[in-house]
Amino acid sequence: MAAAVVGVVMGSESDLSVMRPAVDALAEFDLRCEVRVLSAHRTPDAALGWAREAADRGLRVLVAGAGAAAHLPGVLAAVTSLPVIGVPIAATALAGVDSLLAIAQMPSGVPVATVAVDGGRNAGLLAVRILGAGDEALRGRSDEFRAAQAAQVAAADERIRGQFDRDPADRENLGFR
Ligand code: RP5
Repeated sequence: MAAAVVGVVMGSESDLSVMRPAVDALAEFDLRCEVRVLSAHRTPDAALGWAREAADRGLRVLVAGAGAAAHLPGVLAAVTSLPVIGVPIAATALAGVDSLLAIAQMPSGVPVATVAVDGGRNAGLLAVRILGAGDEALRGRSDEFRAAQAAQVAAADERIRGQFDRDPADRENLGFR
């Protein structure tokens, strides 16, 4: 079995439903990942140790999701030179605005690529693109993925246009009562 190349980490087990789509996206491209629960606040030594050793274990990209005062992606980025993708999670009454700002507003010199609130799937897809930058075959699969997505939108466009491209005088066909 191929070695894991992406580390997917979350601050709490309660983050799993948001982070699972990242794992699924990686699996769609046959990429293995290591999945961990490590907290910047509750298990700081374990989180930092994991990030420090990640590159030596063969990981190439880290995806880190956290909610609330979401310091996990930032502190991982502080101790590794691997690219870190942060996933802000809507876990509190602030609906993810708290974690979005905590993850996106990194100080200059310590970059974290931030996806949308609860954007686990895009984090996985971004990890695929980062890995694809140095892997022609993987980049080709991303090209195919984009083409398939475009074909789906074109098919939807065709369907919707077919529903509404009618004579406006024919109100019944337009669905008006
Ligand atoms: C953060 O606090 C976690 O990433 C999670 O999103 C949030 C709530 O954690 P639990 O109290 O559910 O463990 O650190």
